[in-house]
Amino acid sequence: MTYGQTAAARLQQIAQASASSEGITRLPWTTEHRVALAEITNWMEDAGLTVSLDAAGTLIGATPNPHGKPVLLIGSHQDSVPSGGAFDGIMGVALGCLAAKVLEARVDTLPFALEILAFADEEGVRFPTALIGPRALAGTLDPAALEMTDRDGVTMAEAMAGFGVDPSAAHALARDPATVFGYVELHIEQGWVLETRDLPVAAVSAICGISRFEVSIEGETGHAGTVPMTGRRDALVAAARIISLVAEEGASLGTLRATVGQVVVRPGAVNAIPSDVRFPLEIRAESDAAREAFEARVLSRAGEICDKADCRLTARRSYVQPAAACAPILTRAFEDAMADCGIAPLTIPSGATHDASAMADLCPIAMLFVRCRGGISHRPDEHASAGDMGVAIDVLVRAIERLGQTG
Ligand code: HGY
Ligand code: MN
Ligand code: MN
Repeated sequence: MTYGQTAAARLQQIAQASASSEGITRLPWTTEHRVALAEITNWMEDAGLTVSLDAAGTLIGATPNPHGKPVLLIGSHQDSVPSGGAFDGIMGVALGCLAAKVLEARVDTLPFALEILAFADEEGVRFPTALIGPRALAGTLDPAALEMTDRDGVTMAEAMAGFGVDPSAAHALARDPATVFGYVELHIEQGWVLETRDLPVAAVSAICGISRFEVSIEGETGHAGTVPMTGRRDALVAAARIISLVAEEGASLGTLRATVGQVVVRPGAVNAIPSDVRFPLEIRAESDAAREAFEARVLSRAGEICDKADCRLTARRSYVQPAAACAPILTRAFEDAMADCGIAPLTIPSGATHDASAMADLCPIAMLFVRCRGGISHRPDEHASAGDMGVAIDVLVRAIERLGQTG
């Protein structure tokens, strides 16, 4: 079997570690996560790595490092969105393990050691925050995150303790930047560029920044049949105008993305005027300045809409993640390695965020995208081919060897 075929077989196998039969549902610190760790442990041991689980639930496969060389970290996340795909996140762990296997016999000739990381939680689906593992390593973990609760009222700390790790030790995981050479992440593109350009892989220039707001609009309910249309304080009409504004303004700004993914309406009766509407507003952009300017503009216009509708608007920023530029030295190694493999080097921005976004607070980062069939992701039919995964492993190995020469 080629390394690409091995990756495909392993990803098919680990796809069984799921709480759903339709697509992959593997949330952090769950039974499914535990089953997945057993599979990943096999991948790491097959590559001659020493396996450990850290206090944040990150599984770590390390090459021997008796002389305390700096470490090149390679990783991605094990978790998925509900009914998601079999490649998002976990493919980066599988390809990293196979690259370590290719290099096993000569890793001690490199000027750095390797560690493959399988982070517990990147999607932020179970808890209203994300990136716990990379933030613990970067020393940027907010302790308040451990007290956040999932829909069953379980705190993150309880979930971690139940999983067998010690949340109170997560803050002590922070790495000394001097001990880290860099962090690289292989990830399915989750877009169309590579398929359109008929390329198997591309490097990444920067990862977009994100801000999320919890928006609530308070109006006044009343009987749908007796309250005249004029003078209503209909919170859902105001919300609809704001959501349309977000879409129209967002569309006018190129690579900026603005999304309202949920709406909760109360009282929620067919014959009652909505008095209370809540929705999350998410804004993403390569430039933090552009994202912040858009936030200010849209929230100001939303205030005007609510004033006109005699409704009360509150908007609380619940999450922010700055844009992260990839390090030129690491990215250049990927570009040169692509050329070594006879591939025209391409470097593109990432509209999705990744564990690398948080690792950028610790060390230089770089990413390698793998072609994504139809640009489909966060869906059961997400797919990357064995051939392209084989190329990605080859490019990663050559990039590591190139960094070894210049490191
Ligand atoms: O939201 C994202 O971009 C990532 O898939 N968590
Ligand atoms: Mn991902
Ligand atoms: Mn994802």
